[in-house]
Formats: sequence, C-alpha cells, structure tokens
Amino acid sequence: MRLHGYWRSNATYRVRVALLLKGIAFEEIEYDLLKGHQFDAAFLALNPNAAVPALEVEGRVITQSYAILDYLDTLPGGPALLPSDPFDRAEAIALAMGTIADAHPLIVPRIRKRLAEHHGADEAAVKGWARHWLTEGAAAYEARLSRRKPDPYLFGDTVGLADIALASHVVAGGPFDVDLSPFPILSGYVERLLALPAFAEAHPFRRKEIVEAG
Ligand SMILES: N[C@@H](CCC(=O)N[C@@H](CS)C(=O)NCC(=O)O)C(=O)O
Repeated sequence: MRLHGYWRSNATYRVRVALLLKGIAFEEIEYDLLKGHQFDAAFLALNPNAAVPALEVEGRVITQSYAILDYLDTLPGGPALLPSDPFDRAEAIALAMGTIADAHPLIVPRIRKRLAEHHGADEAAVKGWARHWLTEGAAAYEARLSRRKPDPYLFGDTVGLADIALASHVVAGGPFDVDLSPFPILSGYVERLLALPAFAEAHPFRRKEIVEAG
C-alpha cells in the first residue's frame, strides 16, 4: 500500500497508527502542505479535495482517515479497530468524530490560511483560533472519559479507532500550545497511548526524523 501524507498531518497520523497496528507494510509519500503540494495536479488526481491522507491499494484510492480505517478493519490481522457490539461501535465512532469531524476540520491549513488571508487574522490570532477549538474538544473528551474509564483501553483489551482519534487530538494540540493541565484524565490516558509502539513509531516527530534522514 502507498500512503500519501505529510509528516505533520494529523489525519495521516491516524492512518499511520492503524497501518502499524494492523501490521500492514506500506510506503509513504510526502506532500508539504505548507508549500501547497496538495494542489499539485498529480495529487489532485488522487484526491480532488486536496487533502491528505490518501491510501493507494491495488490501483484504487481511499481518502478520509475514517474511511481508510474502516477499510483497514476489513483486512485480516491485527486488532479490530471497531468494537463488535453495536452500541459500543456507535460510541467509538462518536468519540472519534469529536476530533475527526468536529475539531480537526477547523484547524487544518486551508482554514488557517483563509483566516490569515481573508479575515485579517495575524499569526497569534490564527494560533489562538486553533487552540480554542482543540481545547473545546479536549474538554469534551475529558467529560466523556470521566464516564467511560479506559480499562485498559477505551473499548477493551486492544486499542482501536477511538483511541487513535483521542491520541491524534492531543498530538494536534502540540504546535498550538494547548494547555492540557485542566484535562488530567485525557492527558494521562494519551500519554499511555503514545508510549505504545505503533503510536510512537507513527508520531509526527518520528516521521519528520525519517523524512529528514531521507
Ligand atoms: N477529514 C479528513 C481531513 C483531511 C485533511 O484536511 N487533511 C489535512 C492535513 S491533516 C490536509 O491535507 N489539509 C490540506 C489543507 O488544509 O490545505 C480526514 O480525516 O482524512
């Protein structure tokens, strides 16, 4: 499989974790989103939405991190990313959407660029905007986690979509100086997740090291 992504990309991080958890071999192709490489004709042929990740599998292309994880979950091997119980499954998807559908879309490069170029936001204002939405999302996760205590993970003995999404939410907050001290359950849990091999190996900083090493 070929993962078209960007080392900093939060949505690509989610897919990288899932591929590693599932033990699937993949190569990764980098697009510098801050330089506009998502608008290159060759990439638009893969994803007309001009966003990473895009996963190429046997000549076909899947976009959207949630759709990609859903696809990967149909393949044999590795832990199930979604619980089998219908209510748990719905809850896991809802938890994941807190970041995938709600918070993360508000802070992606195209939004930050639009704020800066068309709404007079300077660098501090753009950073504050991203910090605001990620903090709101973190507060909601803290409340949800106080009701559903990970044992040892959110939906049982193995990590899955909800854990990946939570970790990606916290990782996204790094560059925007999100203060996690009001959210001890979330930060403690994600610290534990980030120490797991797939999460650590997929981490944007680790990916950056690999890209820079060539
Ligand atoms: N909902 C999509 C998000 C895709 C997305 O917006 N990706 C960002 C990087 S994390 C991107 O490529 N942005 C390009 C841009 O904003 O110009 C997913 O979960 O895959």
